[in-house]
Amino acid sequence: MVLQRVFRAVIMGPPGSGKGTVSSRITKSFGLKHLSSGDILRFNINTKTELGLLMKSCIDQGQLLPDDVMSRLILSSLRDIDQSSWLLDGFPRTVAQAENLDNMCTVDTVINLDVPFQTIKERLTSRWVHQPSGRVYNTDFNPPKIPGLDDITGEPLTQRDDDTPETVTRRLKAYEYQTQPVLEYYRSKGVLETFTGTETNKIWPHIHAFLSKKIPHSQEARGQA
Ligand code: G5P
Ligand code: MG
Repeated sequence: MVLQRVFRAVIMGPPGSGKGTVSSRITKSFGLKHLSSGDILRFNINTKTELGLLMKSCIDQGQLLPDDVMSRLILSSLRDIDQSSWLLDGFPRTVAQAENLDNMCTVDTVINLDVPFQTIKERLTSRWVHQPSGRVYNTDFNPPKIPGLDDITGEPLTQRDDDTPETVTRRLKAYEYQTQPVLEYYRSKGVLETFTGTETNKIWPHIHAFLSKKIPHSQEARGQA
């Protein structure tokens, strides 16, 4: 799958709004590289890097990591995929991070998933993940073919340490106070597109149609809409 020019997108939304789920559909349909700040951090925690060891307790408590640490980490990963079209998930999460990203490149579009907080709380307690790939399951919404095992590798699935009800509440607060101003930042630049709803399957066709217009020359995979 080859895109005609480099396309740079950001996906935003509260914790559990479906950023990872929608990102994997976008990746399949449009061939963008998916870069998730949370997945990168969890990889650092699992492989016990210095950064991972330092940041684990902060993440487990549902707090945001310092802007300078996050900006360095994500911008250096973006430099590695400079020539590709990409989709950033989980970054930027503060206006300072958005400004740092702007200093490096221009974002073409920002997809905002507007999902009610109550819907989210119910979802996160039934989330299971395949840590090495970041593949996400849900015992109600998209269960694995064999309970507890990843569909592709057959490896065990785990639950995230920050998916406890108390930590989810803290993450939602951090979103409200630190991340929501980023929506206004992108709205004022005219690149924000909001998709509202409580079900990913209902939101997805609208995102697909929107991106099909934005990326007119992409060679889409068939049957993803
Ligand atoms: P993350 O990893 O970026 P969050 O909190 O932003 O974490 P999260 O939890 O990964 O976001 P998501 O990706 O938006 O959520 O949602 P998802 O995983 O796709 O879906 C959630 C669940 O709902 C899944 O089980 C899915 O199957 C299910 N689901 C999806 N759609 C539906 C549906 O329609 N119906 C139902 N029933 N279920 C559905 O960040 C983690 C931490 O890292 C740090 C912070 O500490 C953060 O808390 N961090 C940063 N700190 C500072 N700056 C940054 N830029 C940072 N980035 C990360
Ligand atoms: Mg995610």
